[in-house]
Amino acid sequence: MAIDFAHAALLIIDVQNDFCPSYRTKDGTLSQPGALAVPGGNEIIPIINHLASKFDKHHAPIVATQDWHPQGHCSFASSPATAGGEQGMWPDHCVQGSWGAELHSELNQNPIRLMIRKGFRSYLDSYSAFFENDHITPTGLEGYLKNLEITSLYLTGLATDYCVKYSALDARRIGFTVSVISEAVRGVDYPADSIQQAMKEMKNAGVAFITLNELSF
Ligand code: VGL
Ligand code: ZN
Repeated sequence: MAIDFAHAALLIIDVQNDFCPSYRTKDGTLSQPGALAVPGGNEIIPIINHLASKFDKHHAPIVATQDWHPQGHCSFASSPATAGGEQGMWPDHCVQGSWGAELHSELNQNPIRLMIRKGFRSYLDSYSAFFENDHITPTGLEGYLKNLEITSLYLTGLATDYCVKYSALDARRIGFTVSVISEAVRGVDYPADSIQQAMKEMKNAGVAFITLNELSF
């Protein structure tokens, strides 16, 4: 399958230290694991770097997202329940300004053209690159991509069953063709079976799953 680079963009979802089983701190020390480590999260990084070099060569936009929570964010289990009665289910992660919130040091950031930060409102979580979890508040990414006449999105990153899934479903809803690159995503798989469930939901919504060897550059 050939990519139509004139109308394609690569999305790199949340490849941040806190979502990886190991990462290097500023002074080069190896730390493990991140606060919300996704099994195999590190393994996708060389694949994403490879894909990004191809998109970059063709001047196709590369967008990365960054989960970016204030301390005490509503998605943290450590925070009191919100007014709506919802209790966060995640360990504290990707706190604004923390090392855990930085993109992983092995991810080549040079080809990234746009960074979208999300989840910065204390009372509202945001899994998707396009809308916060109220499904109404936009991040602005839709306008950016449509302004560049992008119609096809190639998704990579973490986590398959949360931020990748919500991004893929929103992207379909607003009219993009969406392909998830199978080797370039990993999931939390919590609760049990949530990766399988997420893949089913995405496929039902018209999201394609493609492997690297199906792509020709
Ligand atoms: C994510 C859980 C909480 C993700 C972000 O990037 O998939 N998951 N925040
Ligand atoms: Zn989060």
